Amino acid sequence: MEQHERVVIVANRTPAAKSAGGLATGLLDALKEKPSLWFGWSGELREDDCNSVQLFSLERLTVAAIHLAREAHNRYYNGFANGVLWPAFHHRLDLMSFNEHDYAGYLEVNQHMAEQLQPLLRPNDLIWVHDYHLLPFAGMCRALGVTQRMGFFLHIPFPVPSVAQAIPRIDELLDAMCANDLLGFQTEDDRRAFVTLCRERRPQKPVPNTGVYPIGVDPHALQKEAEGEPQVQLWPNDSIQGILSVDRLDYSKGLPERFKAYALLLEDHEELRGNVQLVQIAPPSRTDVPAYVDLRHQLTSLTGEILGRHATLDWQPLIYVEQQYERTALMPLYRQARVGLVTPLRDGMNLVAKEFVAAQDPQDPGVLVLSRFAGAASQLDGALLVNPHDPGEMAEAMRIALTMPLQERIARYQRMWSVLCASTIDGWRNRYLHDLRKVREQRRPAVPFSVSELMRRTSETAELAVAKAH
Ligand code: GDG
Repeated sequence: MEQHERVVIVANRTPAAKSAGGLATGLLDALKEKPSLWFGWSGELREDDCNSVQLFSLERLTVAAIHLAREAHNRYYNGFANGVLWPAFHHRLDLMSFNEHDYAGYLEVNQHMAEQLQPLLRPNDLIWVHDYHLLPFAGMCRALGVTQRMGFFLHIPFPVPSVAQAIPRIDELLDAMCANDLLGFQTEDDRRAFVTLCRERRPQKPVPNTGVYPIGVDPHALQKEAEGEPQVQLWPNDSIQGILSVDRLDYSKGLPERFKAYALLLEDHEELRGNVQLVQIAPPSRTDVPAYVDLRHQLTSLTGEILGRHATLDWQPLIYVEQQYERTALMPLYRQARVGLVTPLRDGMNLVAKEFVAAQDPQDPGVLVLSRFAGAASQLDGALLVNPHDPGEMAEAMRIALTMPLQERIARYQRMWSVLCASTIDGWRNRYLHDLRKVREQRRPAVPFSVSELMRRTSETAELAVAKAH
């Protein structure tokens, strides 16, 4: 049995033939060693050729990529996934913007992907679906008659029930998610929120198998990368103590709150002026979604305020960079920083926090200041945990980090290094796949999920909405 098994990854994006970031980084190496398949969107928008699958090989991994039409992608990705699910799952209902047309597009793309994947499947495949773009994917597959073992992993937080219930169509999405054999979450809080919601919204139906699988990094590989020659010497001769932040430009990452806390630190601690510098790397993402445009304006304005108030001819308190860097280039930068400042308002895990720790010099490590609302806070007990909504608390944590004696820095680093080594990306993948295999041994094939009614109802409502809009 085992030798015929093939792992099939389904994700919004396929890995590029050359470089890979985020999710791909953690999965690619292992997948290249055994026959496996990675299925998802190619990243290309085309008006033709959306009904064929492009195949290429990365060693023993086959990548199967589909193209999407611009309009379909816009409704699925910008409209529902990032206009509704992302804000709501990050507890930002104020930024959620629902319409039937986008929701129908989201379902259609999931359905299209399920239809394109089905002919590529083999009987012993182990299908592992990733993230909020693909909540209904398992339901669509079951409706097509796919009976293979199928699991889902959510990379972002799951909202508490009182927030989740405000998401239009959440019951339908829950039903479709429950067509998976195993649902994995980053933290116990996320898992519990999901199970509680299932019990409240589907009291007559069984709760599916769930588990907690905090995503990790490869600490030894990152440490080695960090020892490499830096492209830039940010703070030569230790003349200035560096604080480093690296985030996608996203409202969940708490950047304005962080800038305000840093401004407060400079305001309250004259002795730090001229001696400290915050470097914020923040490559823009999802630039078609309005909330991201607003955030960018807010940040450039805050940057101007801080520079105007505190900069001198020979000292810049803040460097704000929107350029994107490869992970390998980031590691030596993390190592130069005295403080890693990672303060999301809410985050599934936050890999930057783990990468920062992995990159430190064990003899002279920097200090991690970490939001207690990042999934990583449940593991990294050597960090200074802060409330990202409290500028005073964050400023004080920065001050403590900047003045922390070497011995305490080493002790905190060692605790976190042990956690990283005990919870690696390989361990994450192996534990998840092990549990997915085991779950099916205990359980009959998943019940078929009826999606046709859902699709029919949604497209009717969407047609109505479009008709009204015209
Ligand atoms: C989602 C969840 C969860 C490379 N260059 C840059 C850059 N990178 C890499 C970082 C890091 C990754 O991108 C960012 O990962 P995060 O975990 O911090 O955040 P999300 O992108 O929001 O990822 C998150 C993750 O999935 C995995 O499950 O931890 O909670 O939201 O590996 O090295 N990152 C940035 N600039 C670069 O130039 N920001």
